[in-house]
Amino acid sequence: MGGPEELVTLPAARLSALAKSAGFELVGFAKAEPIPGEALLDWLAAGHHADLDWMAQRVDERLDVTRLLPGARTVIALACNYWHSDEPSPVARYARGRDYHATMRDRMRALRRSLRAEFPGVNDYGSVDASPVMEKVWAVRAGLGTVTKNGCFTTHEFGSWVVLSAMILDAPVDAYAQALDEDPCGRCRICIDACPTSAIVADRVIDAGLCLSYQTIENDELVPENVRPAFQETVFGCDICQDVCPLNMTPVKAGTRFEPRSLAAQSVRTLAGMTRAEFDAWVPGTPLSRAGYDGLRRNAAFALGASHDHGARPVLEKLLLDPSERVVEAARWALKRLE
Ligand code: B12
Ligand code: SF4
Ligand code: SF4
Repeated sequence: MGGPEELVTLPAARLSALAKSAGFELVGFAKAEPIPGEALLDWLAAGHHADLDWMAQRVDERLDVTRLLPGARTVIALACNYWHSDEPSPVARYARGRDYHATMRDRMRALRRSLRAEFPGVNDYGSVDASPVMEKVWAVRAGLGTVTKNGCFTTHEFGSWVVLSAMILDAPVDAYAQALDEDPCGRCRICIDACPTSAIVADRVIDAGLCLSYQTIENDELVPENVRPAFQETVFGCDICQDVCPLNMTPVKAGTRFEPRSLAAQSVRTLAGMTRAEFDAWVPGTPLSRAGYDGLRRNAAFALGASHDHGARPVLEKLLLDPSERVVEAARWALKRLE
């Protein structure tokens, strides 16, 4: 039994309704066709992935989802708005509340449950960020928005304040979207000029090694000297190229799952001097746990030096005695900046 002749065509409108009741705000459908490899391969060849070695692995799967799910026919692109407020914070907006991976996985599980109940026999593969799936490309193909010059995926509804995921199915749907035929950036280049490290090396191309998002979240080694002065108010992630974007000027407040937690209201000085107990109270369950206790205090020390915060001298002097090499190195650099 079984075989391609038995494939059902799924009703896109019904799938969309199921995805929305699972909590996804934007839903679109793309044919699971291979992605032309040029942009990814050029990006990797230029070394723009820095130490993200996993980006250079499983390239065949990234470019062809049938390698992840045999017989793949459809990719459902899914997006959730996460914007909450314009309160200043040293933490990027997407990371101020509960870890979005957990939220997206919960919603994905709910969608999978209802799909299996209504359409038994359809197989799926779900991706939330870490899988070898090019989530922005699928969101473009599914007509949810466009990739703008700042390298972010931008929608009409929520600007770029969305996180993405994708669900691959081995069945076709009855209506696929067209990619939007528009370039909302036009001649604008505000984000390119605003990036403090010139990490937007060409339109829509980010050199991760220069990007504060990478340096504050992913780099657990030494932060290059030339990037340190840009840390300023940034302890985890970076929103500068999104904050300045005219397409982001009418954000929509997200639901409670993305509500900021108390850590987002802490000052850079407090984060630099936080105790292990404070870390344990504020950080677990948020994306900041990726940087860890030492990584966050290292970042905060860089930020204090970068912003010439003279009042931070006592906390930085205390960090000179820290058991973590990285923290000591950052405190030493910061104190030198304050001289
Ligand atoms: C590697 C990575 C990074 C790197 C590199 C950034 C980058 N722009 O690639 C670093 C660590 C710097 C980073 C930073 C951030 N990231 Co990030 N990151 C990723 C990850 C894991 C892979 C992205 C990737 O493949 N990059 C490689 C380049 C080559 O591909 P690309 O930019 O996706 O695609 C471009 C081209 O390749 C081209 N393209 C190529 N082939 C094709 C084919 C077709 C048909 C089409 C239409 C287009 C196309 O389309 C794009 C336009 O040029 C994704 C998750 C995922 N699994 O996709 C999250 C992801 C892109 N990141 C996300 C977020 C939230 C961020 C930050 C905003 C976090 C923060 N506040 O600090 C910043 C934004 C920095 C920026 N300006 O882009 C979100 C995207 C949100 C959004 N609205 O865009 C994602 C999707 C995670 C998620 N699941 O939500 N990230
Ligand atoms: S996230 Fe920050 S560092 Fe990275 S490209 Fe945007 S403005 Fe530049
Ligand atoms: S700031 Fe301007 S160039 Fe940059 S993404 Fe927004 S509209 Fe495009």
